Amino acid sequence: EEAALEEKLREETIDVTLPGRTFSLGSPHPLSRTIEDIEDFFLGLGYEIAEGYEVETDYYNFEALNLPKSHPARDMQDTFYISEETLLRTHTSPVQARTMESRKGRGPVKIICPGKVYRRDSDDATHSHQFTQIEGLVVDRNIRMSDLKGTLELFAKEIFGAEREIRLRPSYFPFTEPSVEVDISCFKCKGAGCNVCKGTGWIEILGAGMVHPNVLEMAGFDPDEYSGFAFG
Ligand code: 2NM
Repeated sequence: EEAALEEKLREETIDVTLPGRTFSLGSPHPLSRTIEDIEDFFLGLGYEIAEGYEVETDYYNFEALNLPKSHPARDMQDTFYISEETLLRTHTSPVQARTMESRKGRGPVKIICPGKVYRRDSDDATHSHQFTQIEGLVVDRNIRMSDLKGTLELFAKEIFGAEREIRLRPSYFPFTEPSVEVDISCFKCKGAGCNVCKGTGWIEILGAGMVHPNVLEMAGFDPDEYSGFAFG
């Protein structure tokens, strides 16, 4: 019996100095990484992260954002409607409308809203019916266009490189007035013109503006006391 045990122990000897089996850990998805980088930047500026619903009501997705009934974005052609009153959100702005409303007219509001949004589109290499948007909103007393500009310049340098510059072009959105489109200097050619920036030296990264008084008012903020900026 003893001999058999000795034999068994000898056979089952394991070399504990052998290296373990390696396995691949994988890595975060590029979208998750981008969202986290942008969240970290705004958390550092004291913003909160707000989340809402992907299935929204017509009121919060359109009406509360000053999108008139005649606006082309409300067309059946562009929006996935579930019923007359419910739809898949076309932007994350309804989260901001809901957050403002929940603050009962008292500032400050400083939020960013990352999330999935949906628009009817024929999917191809450069279009998708579902994409990710990040919107930001600041509402307080004495918020000015220069606050928006300074915030976006810091953002561009943090996310796209310290040597980036920004450029604001006048634009139109129903929920902001005035509205701008924001470009960054091209990170590939540094502004000289290349295939990435289509020869212009600039790349459009977002839209922004001062929150329309109608939007503030519908969300319960007195537009004579409060102002705000938003971007997406
Ligand atoms: C954009 C461009 C400009 C925006 C406005 C608002 C709200 F709810 F405060 F009115 N949220 N996001 C906004 C403004 C979004 O996306 C291109």
